[in-house]
Amino acid sequence: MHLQCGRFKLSLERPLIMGVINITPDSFSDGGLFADTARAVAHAQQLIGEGADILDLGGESTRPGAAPVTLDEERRRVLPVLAALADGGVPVSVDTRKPELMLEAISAGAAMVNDVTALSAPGALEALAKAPVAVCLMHMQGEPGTMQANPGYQNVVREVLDYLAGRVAAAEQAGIARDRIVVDPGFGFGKTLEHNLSLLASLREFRSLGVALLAGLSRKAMLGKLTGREPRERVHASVAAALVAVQNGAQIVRVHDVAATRDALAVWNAVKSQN
Ligand code: HH2
Repeated sequence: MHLQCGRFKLSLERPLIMGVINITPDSFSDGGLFADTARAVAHAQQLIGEGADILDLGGESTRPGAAPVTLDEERRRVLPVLAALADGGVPVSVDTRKPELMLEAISAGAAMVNDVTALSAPGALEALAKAPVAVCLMHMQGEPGTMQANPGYQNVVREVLDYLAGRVAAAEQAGIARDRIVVDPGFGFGKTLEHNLSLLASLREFRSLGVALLAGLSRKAMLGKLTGREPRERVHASVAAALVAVQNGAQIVRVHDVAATRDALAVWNAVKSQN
């Protein structure tokens, strides 16, 4: 199995690490640290050195309660960093829900679009249909501004699976081949701790969708609830969560702490190759 990611064909035989670069003043775990182009590019290069297989650039925080940013502002944050990284040896993903920015990012060399709204904005599916880039379709209940107010499901695993199955079908219908599609249950996006734990425990069921599976648990509030720690002190919990996700079928883990995750996965890979 592989993921077609622009000019990169990524093998999914071993788990891939997606390193997060938030070019924002307000992201929940690293807001402000990489808010200017030079610092964001330097951080990206550090993550490549640490073993990132994919870089994910975000110019809009989607943390609970976050305010949306304008297209111009998101463009101003993301495109210069993308320009500096697009010709490198590592595929660059752009984390956006705006079809205009998706198109501009693809023209500027992005290999993947990561959309927390699963290409549901008008024009998003069409924007992605023409270029051979990968797409990450994520589940979210509600909107970032209010999604943690009162999330509710009858059966969280069933409902998230059904939603993602629908989005995969819509993407395929728009002309996006399965080997370009990634799904993600969207940990923390309109979900309580119990919902997140149910999804993590049942993650393998999402492999039934027949496309690549990504999990983003890094430094999230659920880990704060379990450990009592602040976002930047959640490295150990994040590595444990990434390992559980991989054990339960995730093929890509989206993380802030690439070096620590890479070491943990080296152990996992070594044991796995014995079987
Ligand atoms: N989580 C965040 C942002 N984008 N994309 C996918 N596919 N999956 C995720 O779990 C996911 C995501 C939130 O994390 P972060 O980017 O660190 O924070 P913020 O949204 O505050 O910038």
